[in-house]
Amino acid sequence: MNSRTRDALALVALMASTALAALAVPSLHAAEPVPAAGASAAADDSAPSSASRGYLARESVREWIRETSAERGLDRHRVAGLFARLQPREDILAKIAAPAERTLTWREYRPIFLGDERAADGRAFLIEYAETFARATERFGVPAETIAAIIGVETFYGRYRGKDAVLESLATLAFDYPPRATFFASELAEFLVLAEAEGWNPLEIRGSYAGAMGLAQFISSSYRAYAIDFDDDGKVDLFDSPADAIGSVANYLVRHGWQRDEPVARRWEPAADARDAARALVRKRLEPVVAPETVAALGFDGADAAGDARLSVMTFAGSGGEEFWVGYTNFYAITRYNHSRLYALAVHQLAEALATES
Ligand SMILES: [Ca+2]
Repeated sequence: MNSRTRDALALVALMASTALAALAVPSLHAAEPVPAAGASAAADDSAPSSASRGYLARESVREWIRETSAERGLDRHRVAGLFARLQPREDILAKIAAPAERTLTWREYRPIFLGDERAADGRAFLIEYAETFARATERFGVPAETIAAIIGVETFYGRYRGKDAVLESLATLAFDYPPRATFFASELAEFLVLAEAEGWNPLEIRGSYAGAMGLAQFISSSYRAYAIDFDDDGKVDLFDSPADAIGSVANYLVRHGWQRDEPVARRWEPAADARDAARALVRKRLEPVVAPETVAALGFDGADAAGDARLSVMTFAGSGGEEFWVGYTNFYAITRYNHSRLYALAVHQLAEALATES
């Protein structure tokens, strides 16, 4: 679709909702004025069927707006006015279909996040915000390097925060991606509530294709539940306050089970005659379910560090062949941030690299 066609469709979609749009103020700040109803109508007389592409032409979307606005205390006319200005995004649907975590092996995934530049920038990030990291570690018990590694993997310490319009991405995924429609519809509602509470113009907020925002890439429900004001300026700002991002990452991990001074994961090299038995302990689910005694009996010497907690036995296709790893409770806590073992292992190894002199 060329941009002219897209613009025409957008306007037709807007006009299809004239009754709602004319009533609506698009956002709290109204940074962009709503075009007057009927503007440029002549240009669109030729393409009335395209109106079906607009969200407000769909009864299911209108019903969602009515119900969600009522449940969440939002002004439904204002919400409808926002939707009149959105378009389903084919590129977002293409991205969600093939996330790196599901298509790459460890051998392919690891170099993306463990290059020299990301480690060097991470050490500089730790130095620049040393006082903040020290406070976060003291209060939450999460090592500075782990917090920095998450921000490093998520956004290269804030360099890449995502350029997709969050509202449009979430609407696309909520209404045009059936496999996770329930989840994204929930995040869409959370985003509208968050934007209202924070005084954002929902149309201006940018993030990842899945609606993750700021240095720490919090989705809307996490932003509302776990983001904190850690520079004490009275605002929670994960977009422009590295201190708030650092404190929020630590808070998130603790709220998801992080244990102070406990290990994250250890490489394991089972003896040749124990490898099949070790492999048989690998589970698809991320939650640790293996008793420490079980891996101790197979020769793993880090089982004592688990205490009463369960462990995960994991295998990865590394550059040197199959790698065995044992994950502890803290490894699982990292997977609460992003539900992927590749992700958690990258965070763990980047954190170790940051803890080592270059
Ligand atoms: Ca703040």
